[in-house]
Amino acid sequence: MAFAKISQVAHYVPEQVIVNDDLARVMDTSDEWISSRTGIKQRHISKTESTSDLSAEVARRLLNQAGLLAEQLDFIIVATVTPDSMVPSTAALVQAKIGATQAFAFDLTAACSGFIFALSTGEKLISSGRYQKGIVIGAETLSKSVDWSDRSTAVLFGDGAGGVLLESAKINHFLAESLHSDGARGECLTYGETPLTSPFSVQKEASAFLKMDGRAVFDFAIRDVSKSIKETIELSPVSTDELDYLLLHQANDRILDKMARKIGVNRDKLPANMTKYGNTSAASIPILLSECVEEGLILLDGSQTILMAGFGGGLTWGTLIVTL
Ligand code: 4VN
Repeated sequence: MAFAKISQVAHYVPEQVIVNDDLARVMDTSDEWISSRTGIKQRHISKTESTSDLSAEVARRLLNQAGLLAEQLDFIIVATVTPDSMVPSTAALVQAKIGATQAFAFDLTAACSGFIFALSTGEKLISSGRYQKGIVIGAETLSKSVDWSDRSTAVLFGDGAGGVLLESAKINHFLAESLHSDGARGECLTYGETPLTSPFSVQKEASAFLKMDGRAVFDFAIRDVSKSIKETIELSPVSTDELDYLLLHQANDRILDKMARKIGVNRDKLPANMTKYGNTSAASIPILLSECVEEGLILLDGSQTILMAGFGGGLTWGTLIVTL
């Protein structure tokens, strides 16, 4: 039997910090409104770097930490809804930037669940026995996707990237997973519609920007996602009390308060960093994981049990429980 484990974690965000008061100068909003309703105080916004630039830096950090050469990688998966281009994929651009000549590379699109879906996919590639080493990254430059004249969404999002190195292992580290989609509720959160444009097609307008029915997504997170997280814990060999930390998608601190109560865990077990980064969609969970390791909350010594859960556009939601 082949197994996979997360052996390294890293993150990288663009340097420029935009605080809530900076937003209040360009739109009708306030630090008080944003921070009291979302917990967000600032976000990083790229001046020049693209999603593949942020991702390539994460990949370099992972390889450096592991003492590996780029040529030793078998695959690169980038979860993103803000790719540099559809073709080449962001993952292919990363492959070129770091020189991972032996790796196959592809993007995975599952919005805020993208990193969880990609990590599950990477784990399957390695546990098949066919591949030994791969990088899974969540990366976004959402600053290019939001409507800067819509204060209800522009204040929520930020840019950044995080990722993990997956390697083959002798024992199992992935204890449970559940992945879900409900395309019938996809209208709650939309971005990047591509219209038919040929002279032989019926022309139709398409919105360039991210649109969100905040109330509907909020209710989905608290009701459906909390329930799914509880079910995944029940399916796993561990109890809720045995989980060291639950790393949830960093969309909104108030939502995490409510989810902790629904799941039946102390809020102290849900670390949060949306205060510093806003909502970075597919990047939020790996950035949080990497910061938890930097801060010494997560030790990466095989002694802890960590739950990770993403949820958002699609709709999509997914939970993984891993030994770290
Ligand atoms: C998951 C969630 C959200 C999200 C939904 C609603 C929301 C974030 C609505 C009420 C508003 C404050 C902001 Cl739960 C977004 C995604 C997409 O990544 C995923 N904020 N809010 C208010 O008026 O209080």
